[in-house]
Amino acid sequence: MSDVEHTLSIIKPDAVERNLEKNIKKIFFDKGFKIVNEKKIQIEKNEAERFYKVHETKPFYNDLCSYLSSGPIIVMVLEKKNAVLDNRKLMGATNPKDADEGTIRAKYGISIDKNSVHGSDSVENAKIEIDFFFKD
Ligand code: IDP
Ligand code: MG
Repeated sequence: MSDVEHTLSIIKPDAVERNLEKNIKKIFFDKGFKIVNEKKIQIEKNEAERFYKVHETKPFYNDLCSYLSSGPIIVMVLEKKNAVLDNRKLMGATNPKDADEGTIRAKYGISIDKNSVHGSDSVENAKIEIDFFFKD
């Protein structure tokens, strides 16, 4: 009971653009996730750079931040028992080519950069990422 967790999910620009919001939310609902907070926003590149700071030394950092700020996104707080890990499983591997059948990225991801969804990778980072978007 105390293992009810919250995690941050983002529907990325490629998926919002293709009107996949409802389909992706249905996948979450069907797996028992509750969306307890959400908003549709477009962020500035400097905000994307702060959000993805952990990747700042990576060769793909600049493109990644340009991409995340390129169009509307839907940021959501998902609630469920073991939400962090279960969301990562449901998302599938970073590269849609490697993602298991039935996962969101296998279904909808276009490429490693346009992979449709973001999900926090640990309970600790989930707290940081939820605060990033929802603390006012
Ligand atoms: P994750 O989204 O599965 O947690 P991370 O390694 O945290 O993957 O990378 C963050 C995002 O950066 C990925 O979702 C993907 O869009 C992008 N990315 C990761 N690795 C590469 C790469 O090798 N080339 C281009 N983009 C990448
Ligand atoms: Mg990550």
